[in-house]
Amino acid sequence: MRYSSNTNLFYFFILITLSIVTSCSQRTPMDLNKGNIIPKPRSINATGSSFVLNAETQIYVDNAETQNFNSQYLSKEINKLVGLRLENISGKNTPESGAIILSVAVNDSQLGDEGYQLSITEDLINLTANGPQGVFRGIQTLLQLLPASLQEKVEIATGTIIDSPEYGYRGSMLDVARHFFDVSSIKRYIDFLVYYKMNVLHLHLTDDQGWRIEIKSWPKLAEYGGLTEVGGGKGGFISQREYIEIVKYAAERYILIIPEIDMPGHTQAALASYPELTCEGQARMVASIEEMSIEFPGLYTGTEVGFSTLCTDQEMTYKIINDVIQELAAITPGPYIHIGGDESHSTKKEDYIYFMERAQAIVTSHGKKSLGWDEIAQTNLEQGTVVQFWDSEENVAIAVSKGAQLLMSPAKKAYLDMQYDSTSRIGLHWAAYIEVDDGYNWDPSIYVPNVPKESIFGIEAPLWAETTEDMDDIEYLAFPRLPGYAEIGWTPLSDRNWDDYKVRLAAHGERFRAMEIDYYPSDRVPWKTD
Ligand code: TNX
Repeated sequence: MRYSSNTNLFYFFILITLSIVTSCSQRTPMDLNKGNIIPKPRSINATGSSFVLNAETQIYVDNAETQNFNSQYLSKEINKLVGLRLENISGKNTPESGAIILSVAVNDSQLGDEGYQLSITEDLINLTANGPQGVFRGIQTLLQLLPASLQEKVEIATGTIIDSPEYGYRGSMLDVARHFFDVSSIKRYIDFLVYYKMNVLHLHLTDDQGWRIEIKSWPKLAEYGGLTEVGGGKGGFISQREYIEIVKYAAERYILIIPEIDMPGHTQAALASYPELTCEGQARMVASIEEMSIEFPGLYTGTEVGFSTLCTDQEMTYKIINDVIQELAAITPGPYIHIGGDESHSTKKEDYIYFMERAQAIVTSHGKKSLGWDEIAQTNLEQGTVVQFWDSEENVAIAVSKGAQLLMSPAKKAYLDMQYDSTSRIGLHWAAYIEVDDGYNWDPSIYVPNVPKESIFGIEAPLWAETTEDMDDIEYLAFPRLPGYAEIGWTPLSDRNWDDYKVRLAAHGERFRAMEIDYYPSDRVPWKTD
């Protein structure tokens, strides 16, 4: 009995060892061209075999200091996707097989800051870039090549991808003013941008319905101005400590945070908090009265625009704005502060121009550059002010004539808060209904005629939050359109077409489900049902 059970055990181990050995050496033929990568890379050269990822695969970095985050990030994301726990290593001896190598050793001007080269053989994955930012973008490609969920055997198609972006600014805006979204929601939104290689998050921090950023010298702005939101629900604000945490979270992932203080219109929450900002000494209630908060005098819970304005001809206004910008500039490492400037319908034109010129000068005095909605083109632009096109082609022409750079956010194409069609459960439609293909089929360089390509700063897809009450609502509007804006910003127009894109997008449905993203299952996309 004893002898025979040992023999059985012996054969059992032989069998197990053999099956491990054969399963490791077996390479499933795979086609890297079918990797469904979004945004589409500049070049893919497929070699038809596969790399097997298993618990022994190590993640090696050649520079432990600059690449520690990349390395840890990659192992965490691999773990989330397929459950493997890979070891992170660094040192002089580059592994020769069975590893993922993240290297910043190349010096290739073609790749720029964000480009990368990903070479996958049967034995090794080699991801190289000029710096850690390029490696981080390349990691997103590698992650997309993995299965979206737990698998018995994890294989990656072999070949080489060489990639770099068309535009240096590829962003989205999140409105945390109309409805308040807290740090964890903002971080989740940052993760979405990261997966699709976007690099800017513009935070719309103030509006009529709420002031969402702590200002220490004028505490009531957030403490009072942040009390409520559209519909009268509980508002909230981000403390400076939390803001710094968001900036750090974003920076580690090579995402730039651009904060916006919208003015001189869209300021009811500020006016209600500090009557010093009004000309009359108290916030006017000119929006429909039934939408003014009963609980909190002066605060507005409706969705009309254009009724509020800062008092532009008193110094007190500029003192407060200066303090606000100074505090914000001190905690914003990026070069831009957005000063809004849209829809100031209650500000006289000459007052608007005077105000926006002084606001730009204040931003400059704190070492930053201004971004403004396209109306700002009507003012004397400071050197470096970027004009964000959303509505008026006339303002675009003026901006171009003044030599300004243009950030392209045409409401008819790029507004993530527009409904997909008339049946969409949330969203607005004042600009257009934007189905997934409509959102994809345009290009920043030709959307407005007679704009030279050199004037295009990049692309941004704003998500206004009048109708979004929670993260599910945000996800429903952002997905599946957001990856399309990411591709418009990354992939040259000549390499893009909807019929090719929609197949890749369909394959991402599985990822959306794995990430519990509440996406809109548009019938224009050939989703695969599993
Ligand atoms: C216009 S776009 C606005 C926002 C609204 C948005 C809703 C822009 C600069 N102003 O105040 O939230 O439409 O789609």
